[in-house]
Amino acid sequence: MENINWYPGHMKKTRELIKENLKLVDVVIEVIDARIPVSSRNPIIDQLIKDKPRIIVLNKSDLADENVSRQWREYFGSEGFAAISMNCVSGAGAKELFRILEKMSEEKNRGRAVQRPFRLMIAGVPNVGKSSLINRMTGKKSAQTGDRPGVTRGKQWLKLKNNMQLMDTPGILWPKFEDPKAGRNLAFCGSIKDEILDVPTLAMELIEVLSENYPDLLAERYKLEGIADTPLETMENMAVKRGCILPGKRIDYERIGKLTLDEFRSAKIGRITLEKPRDMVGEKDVRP
Ligand SMILES: Nc1nc2c(ncn2[C@@H]2O[C@H](COP(=O)(O)OP(=O)(O)O)[C@@H](O)[C@H]2O)c(=O)[nH]1
Ligand SMILES: [Mg+2]
Repeated sequence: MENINWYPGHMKKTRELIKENLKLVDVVIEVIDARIPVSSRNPIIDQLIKDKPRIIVLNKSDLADENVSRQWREYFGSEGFAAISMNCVSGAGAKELFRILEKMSEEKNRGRAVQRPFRLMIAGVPNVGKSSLINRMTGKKSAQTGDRPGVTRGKQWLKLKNNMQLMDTPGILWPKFEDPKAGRNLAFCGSIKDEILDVPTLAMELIEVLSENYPDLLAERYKLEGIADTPLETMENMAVKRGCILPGKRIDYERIGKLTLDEFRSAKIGRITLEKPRDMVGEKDVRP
């Protein structure tokens, strides 16, 4: 996981670097987490990228709710972006990504005697899968994972097929850490280190969200008779079913908490998306 302590100087530098790098590329591939398409976006991404052509990759779509992912692709499409679902671990979606890129590249070079390279950069907040996508696109195992925000090391271009070139280091953007809801969603998805979080409380909050939006999946996974009146009770019922019990028949909140988060993150509870396109309503108004 990329661990960056963002401070105002970093953010300013990142903004400047992204702007510099944008001049060098034809298209930006914005990577977001398909489970949390609102929370996993940089708060000023639209300001940063402005009118540069952009493709939105809903990554980790293997963990997300397919129906909601479709709604998201439609939503982003209606906003004028090409949006595709990807799984950078299996490679699903890579073909479609290349198909779109090749089409854009052809359009750019149409009528040119000398074909110019079509240049791309990948951008996104930490942990969405930027490095995995670079590896996928180049077919190599280990992309350098930049540990500094928005940094490119001397602009190396990775050669792709059909005269396309990829900036070797992704633009690492800061997350929406000022929005508590986004922070919580990023934590659910494992994009904030658990050491700095209260695991049982976070898990209980997740159980509350799942009880509302995916009650059947939750009940099925933990063999619950139903969803209890409070998330705490549901969590306790889950603990009993899973044997997360301490001496004296006390609930082991730490253990059921960790287990719940682990099983959510690995989609063992099911393919779940925490944000729907309707959550975008008002997003534009809160942009700084
Ligand atoms: N399940 C799943 N995991 C992924 C996918 N893409 C990346 N990951 C995992 O997400 C974590 C972060 O990926 P990484 O490429 O380092 O993200 P970066 O911080 O944006 O460069 C790693 O553990 C990856 O294996 C995906 O499509 N599906
Ligand atoms: Mg990385």
